Amino acid sequence: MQKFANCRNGNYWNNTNNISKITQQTKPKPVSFTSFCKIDSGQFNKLIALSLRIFGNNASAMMFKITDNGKDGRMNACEYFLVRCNIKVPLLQNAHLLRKIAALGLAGTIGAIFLLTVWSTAWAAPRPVPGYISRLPEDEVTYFMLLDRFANGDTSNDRGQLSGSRLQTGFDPTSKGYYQGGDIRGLINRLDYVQGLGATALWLAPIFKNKPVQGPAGDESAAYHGYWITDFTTVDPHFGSEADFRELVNAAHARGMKVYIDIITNHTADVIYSQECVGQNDCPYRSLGDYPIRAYTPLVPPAEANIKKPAWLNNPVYYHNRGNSNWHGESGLYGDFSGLDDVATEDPLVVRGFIDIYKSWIDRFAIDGFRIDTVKHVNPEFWQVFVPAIRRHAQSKGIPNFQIFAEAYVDGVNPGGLAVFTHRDGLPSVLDFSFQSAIRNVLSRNQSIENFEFLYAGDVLYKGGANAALRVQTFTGNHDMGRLAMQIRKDNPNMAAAEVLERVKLANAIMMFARGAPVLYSGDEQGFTGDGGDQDARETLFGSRVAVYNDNLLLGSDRTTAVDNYDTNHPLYRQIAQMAQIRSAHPALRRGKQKLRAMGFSNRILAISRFEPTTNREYLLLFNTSAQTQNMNIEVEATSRSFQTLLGDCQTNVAAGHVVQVRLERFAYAICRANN
Ligand SMILES: [Ca+2]
Ligand SMILES: [Ca+2]
Ligand SMILES: [Ca+2]
Ligand SMILES: [Ca+2]
Repeated sequence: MQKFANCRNGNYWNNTNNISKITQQTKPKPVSFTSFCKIDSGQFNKLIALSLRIFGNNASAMMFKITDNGKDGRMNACEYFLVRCNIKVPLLQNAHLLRKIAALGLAGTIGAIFLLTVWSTAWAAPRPVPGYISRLPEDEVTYFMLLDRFANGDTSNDRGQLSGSRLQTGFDPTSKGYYQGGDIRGLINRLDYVQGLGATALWLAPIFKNKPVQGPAGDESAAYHGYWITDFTTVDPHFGSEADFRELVNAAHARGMKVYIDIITNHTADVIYSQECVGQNDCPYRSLGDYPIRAYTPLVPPAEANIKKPAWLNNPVYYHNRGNSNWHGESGLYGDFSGLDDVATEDPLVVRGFIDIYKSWIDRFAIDGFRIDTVKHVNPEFWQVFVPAIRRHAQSKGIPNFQIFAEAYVDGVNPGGLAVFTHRDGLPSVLDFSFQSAIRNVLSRNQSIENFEFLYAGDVLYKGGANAALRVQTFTGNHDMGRLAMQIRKDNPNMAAAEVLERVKLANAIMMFARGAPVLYSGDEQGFTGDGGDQDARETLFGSRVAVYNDNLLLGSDRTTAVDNYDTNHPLYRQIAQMAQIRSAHPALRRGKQKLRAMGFSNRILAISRFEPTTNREYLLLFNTSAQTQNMNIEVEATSRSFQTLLGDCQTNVAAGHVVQVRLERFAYAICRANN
């Protein structure tokens, strides 16, 4: 018995446009079918039977009937693969399916019925693993990459079907600011590598078609990162085609992995200039007070007058045109992000336009979530409409746990600043910049461990409270601020490489086991460090010709970035893979509520308990953030009689008074599970 792939893609019902007609057919005669199928029922946990009815060659006339303990439940999302029924195609592909049925000698019979008995999870043992569609956002381990920097699977697209110099094509593999050649094909070819790391979801930096090069003369750079969009409806040719992207999403789903895409509504590429600023170095922000009607006269080069898609984006009336943001006051909302054309997101046509654009990516590719860029530069009213519209749409397409997480940068440990976006703007989740700050403050700047107390005390501030904090996206560094290894080196210039590695490993462990859904930034698992943020933190995993990358000292490896780095034996790759396996096996470490158990003010031990959601069994997470071996007596639950070791070195005995006598080597961590 194999499990089916998951039920998704509402297009199924579009194909069955005549359901009412089917139900009026003369009562068909059942044809017995010998194979049993088991179904991974996803959100239909009580599914006990599935009937597949095929009415002759009328491909539109198929329907499922789901019997849920006597209740009929219609699936609005169907892409079942009937693996054990000799029909190894998605039912969507009706023509193909009918050919398969013909091979079974059953086609052409008007009114024939297959009754495929599908045993429920309750009847089958062992219980099938729920499919990816039923996983919650907090279950995921996300691998974040810039496609251009991950793997080059097709050198024919390196120039994005453009010709000329790097100023035309954007391609220059010797320069960190230009396209390096990575693409969707490369990622498809390397999915084993990503999944082997323990990642269950991919987050791709924007894949949409970009303006290949922009910037003032002499200071140009390329859109390899994807954040300078001109056409929101299709894939950038540097990365491949829509067919490639569909293949990627399908391949990821077949592995049980999700795909999140990075989206932007705040701005487009820099195409609109201001008449009044021609010849000036800057185009300063002009306020609503000083220029209530119009601030600047928009100027669009004729060659670029129609390069944006959908077409409404070419009309300057849908932009603020108030000059560059100075990041103060209203300019944060209405100013251009370094020249990037700031969209008038308070206009109802714009709201509708972006909802339609991004719904279409759900319809066409069945993606699983959005990371939203530059959220705080868009008015909250936009998100208040956009988010529910997208979530409702995803739900209707059979994606009940569509994840949306926001990039809303806050400085320092400031959970309240992040929580604002979950309340006022209605965003379901955020990138946890506060977690990153706590990690850096404690493990790189050697500040007080109380950073974690401030951090976790703020969990209740999120809309939905501590439960909502379970699904914030935690990370130790990123493509903008740079990698944690770089920060540790900057903060501690004389620290030995071995100690930097110990600290990075401990940070990974806190991220993987404490509350939050971890995000791994591509390259961290190969010991990449980078020289700084932005372009300096965007090394390629394939052999690089960029000098400022190739002189970097990698952690845990003698290699350089001049060669391919997909080493599944790298100590950081192995560490993350091992931890991801444990996280995946224990719901407490993904979905369990957490209690800040102890913080050693002098010994710098961080102890957190998490609780298995159904049994309330305690898991004790121990982290020694100090450079010395430390001891600490830690009180645990009265029900925790002893502990077993899942990782590291656990004290198994619980002493009188419900106390565990913890001893941890420097920078060590341990995951211990209570025996009740
Ligand atoms: Ca390529
Ligand atoms: Ca804006
Ligand atoms: Ca502009
Ligand atoms: Ca360097």
